[in-house]
Amino acid sequence: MAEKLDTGPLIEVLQEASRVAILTGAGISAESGIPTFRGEEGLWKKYRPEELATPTAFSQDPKLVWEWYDWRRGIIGQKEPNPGHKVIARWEETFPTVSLITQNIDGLHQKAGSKNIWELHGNIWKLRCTEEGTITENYNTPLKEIPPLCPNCGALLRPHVVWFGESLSPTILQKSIQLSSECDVMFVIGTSAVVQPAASLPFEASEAGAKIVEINLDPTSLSLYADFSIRGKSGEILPLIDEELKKTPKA
Ligand code: BV8
Repeated sequence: MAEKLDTGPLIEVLQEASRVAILTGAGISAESGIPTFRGEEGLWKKYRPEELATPTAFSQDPKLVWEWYDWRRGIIGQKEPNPGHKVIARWEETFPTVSLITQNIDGLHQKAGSKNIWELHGNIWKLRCTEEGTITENYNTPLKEIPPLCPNCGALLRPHVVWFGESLSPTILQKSIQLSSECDVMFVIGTSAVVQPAASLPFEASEAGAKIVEINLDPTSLSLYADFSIRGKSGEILPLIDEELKKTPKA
């Protein structure tokens, strides 16, 4: 269990906060049993995702790329949100506004009940027609055919995710930058703060005067700039903070 956390100063900040932004990465889903990208048992270990999660890999070998995503969908499909996801979902009722910006594509925040979500890198349960651009949701694990084809035009379907070397949706990125620059507090949870442009959002928030609360097992390049850098598992730390918040009446 996380050592006794001195949340006093943090609770004072949270009591004053009305606009809370939350940026999550793969670490928030680790306690649900989903491998992170750069951890010991990470996805990057078994595969070289920078060679798989790219448009080039898909155009060269769509079957191989789909086999990787089908394997990940099989793992994710059996996993449930953990207490960290659930606290974040509950905080939509605790704070006047909570905006969740996630790098994750696993859909666990939705499963936990979060509503105000901006998915920077897409969603593994959505498929996009490479010809028509239409997006459908598909929860079959395993997929009935690999690679899946568009039932309408017969073209290849691709995962509706953002690959390395691809631009993020301008609308989602613009909104995420705006939410980062307008928030009073930004939680940065379970991300190694390596992947751009997501990793720049906390600096956007900090430069606009927000307090940064990092929750991570390890230090990251953001840790030195965070107002609060809490070491530990998000599935334990977030419930601790939530408990303290409940115990402390609003000022
Ligand atoms: C783009 C979807 C314009 C696919 C993903 C500027 C500078 C440098 C590089 C670039 C730059 N701009 C663009 C780049 C290139 C690239 C990039 O950032 N590369 C990195 C590797 C340097 N970025 C892009 O290509 C982006 N596109 O900017 O477009 C452009 C276009 C062309 C050329 C240039 C620019 C698109 C990036 C999106 C890539 N897609 N995912 C898929 O998943 O299959 S990224 C992938 O990494 C996931 O989305 C993941 O979320 C993300 C980030 O990883 P993390 O979430 O941080 O996960 P990680 O394992 O690294 O860390 C987990 C953390 O959790 C650790 O710190 C660990 O300690 C902690 N943890 C573990 N357990 C717990 C925990 N914490 C708390 N509790 C626990 N229990």
